[in-house]
Amino acid sequence: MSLNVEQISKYSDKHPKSASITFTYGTAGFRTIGETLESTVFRCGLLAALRSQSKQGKVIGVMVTASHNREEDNGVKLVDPMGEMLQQSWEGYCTTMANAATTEEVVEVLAHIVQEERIDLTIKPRVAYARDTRPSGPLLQAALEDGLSALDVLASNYGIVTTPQLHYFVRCLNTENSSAAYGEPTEAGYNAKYGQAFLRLVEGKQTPSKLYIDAANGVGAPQVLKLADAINSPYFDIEVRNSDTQTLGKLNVDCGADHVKSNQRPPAGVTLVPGQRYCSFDGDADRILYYYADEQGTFHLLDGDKISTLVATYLRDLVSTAGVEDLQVGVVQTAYANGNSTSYIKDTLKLPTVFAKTGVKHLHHEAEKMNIGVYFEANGHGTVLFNPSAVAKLRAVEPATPAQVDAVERLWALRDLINESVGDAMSDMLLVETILICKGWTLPQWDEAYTDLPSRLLKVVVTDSSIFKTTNAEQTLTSPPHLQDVVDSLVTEFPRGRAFVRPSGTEDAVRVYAEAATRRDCDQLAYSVAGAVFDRAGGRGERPSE
Ligand code: G16
Repeated sequence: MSLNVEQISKYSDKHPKSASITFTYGTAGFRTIGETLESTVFRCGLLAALRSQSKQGKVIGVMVTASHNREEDNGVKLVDPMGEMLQQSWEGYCTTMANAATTEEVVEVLAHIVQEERIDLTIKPRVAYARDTRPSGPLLQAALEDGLSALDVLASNYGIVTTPQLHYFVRCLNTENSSAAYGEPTEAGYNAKYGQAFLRLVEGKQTPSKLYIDAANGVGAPQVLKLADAINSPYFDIEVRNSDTQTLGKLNVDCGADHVKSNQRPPAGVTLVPGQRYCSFDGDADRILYYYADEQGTFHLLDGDKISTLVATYLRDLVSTAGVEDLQVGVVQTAYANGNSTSYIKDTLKLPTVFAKTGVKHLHHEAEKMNIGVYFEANGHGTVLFNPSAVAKLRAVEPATPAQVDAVERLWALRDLINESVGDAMSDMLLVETILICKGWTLPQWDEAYTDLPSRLLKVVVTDSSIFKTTNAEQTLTSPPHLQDVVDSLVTEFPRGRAFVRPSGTEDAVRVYAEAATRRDCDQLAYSVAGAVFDRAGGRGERPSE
């Protein structure tokens, strides 16, 4: 069987590529101004089909979202059969395909992939897709559907759901009726699985106070309300703020996890009251952060590092109580991890920690190498993985005391509570809630474990961010020449100073991260580095200043 060139061409001609844009598969797929992505999303449909055939007809996911980006942006990413991010060796195909100039070239790229991957075209391809609430979503969904039709894909439309829900559906579809069955591939199945695991874990404990959720005016708002309906228990008493998915221009504006983390202040629409509990999702609900105000009204952020240390501590203690031998809990972080969180993990928790490049796809693979791998980016994106050896060790354990029985049961229930396919704000929220309820902790008590070093994350817009190249888990610049020397010399001026510069893989900008012993030093360092980037590497617009 060969490619149906006539059919592919008919559809491809409807979605020509603009000659002036070069697309790149970045940190989380393609992301740019939504309306320019039609050809790319169409072609992702074609690629998803081939990817499915290369996996003997397993379901591949396609998510149309730009997550934390501004509303005008959109994006698309492919999801592999176990719900994980697309295998990195295929990202090159995606980029080549997205940049094919003509329909003839599109067909050539397809033929090349078929040959390279020895794809059996007689296999029926299957794809599950969904989108978030962005206004360009319907246009891009239609382009995707054309791509799927061009290759006669058996396609399932999951509508408007969170990104992690789509990852979950893909995993469920590919494990149905197997010993690794993950759950029912529906919204109701998702809510039942995570909701029931949560209730199993908290039953009999004291109920917590209300949790105020900033949903970034994104898809997390309707979805978390459905989750709350399914749980229907005082253990999950929530109030959702920033839940307007209908009014144009509100998504992620002055709210959401990215805004809260970058600005280190509460979102619009939320007035912090000391003693109350708050969290923020991002636009497609794959990140979560918690925060509170102390008695003086000062804002305190419990970011991805705090979540990761809370979860790792809880798992470490359960593993120890359960008496499972050689079951190691480890933590994966990125360069954005607060220096004090890393010291706490190493020196106080005595757990192994490794660094990965930014992007959950990189952290996920490092976590897979650990028995129980806890991975979180400081921005609140992460999850926990139990590798096959951890599962085997848990199965083999023969608990002798009631405490051991309880700990083993809890570990299994936690595994059911965690969306292992990808970082998931709703599943992570239930995980945090579980731990806090079980420990009877308030947010300030959770926060006591260690004190963050003051940190600052800035964005610099430059003429060409592709000139920025890094090494050393993205902590050292190799290009533009000599810029790293400037950063190094600035860092030496500040006690406990650390700073790095890397190009964003989701936005057209360069990110600058800095931390130092005091807030003043940290801000001076961050703005000096950002200023150097702006002056020496083609800054555009306003020069960053305090
Ligand atoms: C995506 C990725 C995250 C990454 C973030 C920022 O998040 O999934 O792993 O940390 O982009 O990446 P960058 O610094 O390269 O722009 P999201 O929530 O936007 O999908």
